[in-house]
Amino acid sequence: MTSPVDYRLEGEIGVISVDHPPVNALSQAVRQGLLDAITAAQTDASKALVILCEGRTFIAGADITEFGKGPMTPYLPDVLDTIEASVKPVIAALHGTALGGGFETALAAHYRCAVESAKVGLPEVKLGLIPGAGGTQRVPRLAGAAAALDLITSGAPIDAAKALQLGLIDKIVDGDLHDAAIAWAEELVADGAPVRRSSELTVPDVEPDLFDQYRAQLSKRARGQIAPQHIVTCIEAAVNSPFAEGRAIERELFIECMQSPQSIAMRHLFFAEREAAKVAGLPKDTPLRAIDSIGIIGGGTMGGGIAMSFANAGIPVTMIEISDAALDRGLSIIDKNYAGSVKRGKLTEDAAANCRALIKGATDYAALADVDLVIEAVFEDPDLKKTVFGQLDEVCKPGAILATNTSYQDVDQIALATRRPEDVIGMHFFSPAHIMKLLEIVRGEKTADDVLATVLRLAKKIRKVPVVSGVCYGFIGNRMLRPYGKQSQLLLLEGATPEQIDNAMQDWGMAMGPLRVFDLAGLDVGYKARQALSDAMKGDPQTYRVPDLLVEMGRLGQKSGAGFYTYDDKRQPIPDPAVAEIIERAAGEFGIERRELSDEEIVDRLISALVDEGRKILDEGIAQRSGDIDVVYVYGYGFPVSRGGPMHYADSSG
Ligand code: T1G
Repeated sequence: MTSPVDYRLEGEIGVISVDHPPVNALSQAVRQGLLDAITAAQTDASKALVILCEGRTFIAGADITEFGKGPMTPYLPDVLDTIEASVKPVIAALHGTALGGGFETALAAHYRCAVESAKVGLPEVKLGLIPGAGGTQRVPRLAGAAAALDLITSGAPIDAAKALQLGLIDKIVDGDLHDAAIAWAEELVADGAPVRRSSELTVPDVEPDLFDQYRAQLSKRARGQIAPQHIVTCIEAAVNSPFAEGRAIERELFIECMQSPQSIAMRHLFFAEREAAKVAGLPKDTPLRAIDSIGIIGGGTMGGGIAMSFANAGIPVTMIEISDAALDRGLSIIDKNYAGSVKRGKLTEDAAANCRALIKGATDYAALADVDLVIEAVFEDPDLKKTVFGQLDEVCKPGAILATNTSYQDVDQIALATRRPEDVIGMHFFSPAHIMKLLEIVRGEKTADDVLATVLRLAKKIRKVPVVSGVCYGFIGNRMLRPYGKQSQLLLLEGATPEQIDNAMQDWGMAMGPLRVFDLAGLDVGYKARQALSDAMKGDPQTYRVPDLLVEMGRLGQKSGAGFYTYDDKRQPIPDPAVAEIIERAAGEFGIERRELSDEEIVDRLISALVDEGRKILDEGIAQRSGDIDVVYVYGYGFPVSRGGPMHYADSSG
């Protein structure tokens, strides 16, 4: 089998070229090829060496598919030591995303150049890992400890300009990277440029309490995660110890992380997210419909957030409301959101203005005659939705995709309100829609393959994480939320308090406990939905007695300043004795003997409720695979990434 690494002389420059699609990951063959090339180059006629990659990107990291398959030599740190020990100058030429072991390869070179669009980063922490090939030792030596802490504990990539400013790369080149890198290498040779080994540098002095401050920050920002804390330890070692010692500490902690349940869970999610975008039986080359403009029906919180998601991806939006006043309200929500993004530094003024300019308003459906896709985001009233779809069927051009943002309703029934059910699909966004990454794509019985394929591709374009669901009440996430919510109500009646339940789940890793979630969403939402259900559909009255009493008292949750908790002006939840009394009274109505409950029982019963429903969803074929359910719950419902999702957690903890 030919090596994915080619080595040849171009004049007096040895060119090492990696060609290992899709992202030039450092598989065993790539590592062996790099080692063989750099070894051969030490004794040939080359005066300097260039390492570059074919395809879309410089090496994007270690080959994650090899993880867990046991050690395979040559080990990356040894390959990188050989590169750095080269007696001839080695130049790394970067494009695309030089990440993880890829960037560590570049750091082991003596010089680094990049095209302006290149990004570099060490995202290992997002996989529950730490850089394992010298990254925690070389970055502080080149850019200082503080920059190293930010770069490596965030895992976020930085652009070439920032990397240049930090001293992580030496030059931004124009034009063809291959030619520019060779030309620069020839210049370096002509100037007699020496080999420059970052491992021989020392880290500039740091503030004495820098590391302890950082550890304190991380214990909040990355609650319960071990990799971020280990990164701090490694960078501290880079400051206080010689390279070899620091590297040994890095290696030891890397192996610990690699074997940790947290990293196994986060690597599971990395692949689960990518698998979720693949649909069994849907050919990869399914033709896609062009989506150059969209319409949105409804300018409420959801409609506005959805409009921003598309405008932020450069797609023009026409938002329809029923009156000028409603439209102005909707557009002002969008203006406020953009102003907030600018204030938080997420967007520059210009970028926000350009996105905002792509959103137009109208009160007449005729404005949607030429759009390629319409997303309905009106109230959760099935009849209203059917009326809207009947109108869209009349107005929209043939081939336009008609999507509903419904959280629960039957997409097949909505599709029957049109003469084009094959063009109808569900696109369930999560509030706030311009921030939450999850997009549940609901495939109706008659949804055409090209409609599904088009929306899947569109999800990636608007930077959402898509998961395909079949049609059922609540699809995947909201369907699982129901037994979870019911169980929380039973726990309350049996003796737990709202704060005990929420604190137990938050300590376990959930972003927010169930009762706070229901207060945030609004207790009236569930109350209204229940009014449309038969007693049989409502289920055990014990599971909704307390929220019904709260709503009937006007305690709708955060929106009314009180629900399961009362809320101060900063929307902080405050336990309310009046609620405890309501719970005790309700328990008495059902003759329930209240008792002490442990946090373990609370967590076990709530997580089991999620997992049991997830298993039914799988058995019914509503979700394609258990990883899809994990992606839904991590990206849409605040399930801790370090536990891999409810189904992975259940499987891995037996
Ligand atoms: N290993 C193996 N396969 C990978 C891969 C990797 N590192 N990265 C991506 N792929 C596959 C992916 O599964 C998909 O496959 C295809 O490439 C396109 O990916 C020693 C130990 C590079 C920014 O964490 O962030 O180095 O589904 O759909 O949206 O210290 O992939 O097509 O069959 O994501 O354009 C560190 C992970 C590893 C980078 C491209 N590196 N990758 O995004 O495409 S640990 C990472 C990404 C490490 C060292 C440590 C992204 C991307 P398929 P994609 P994309």
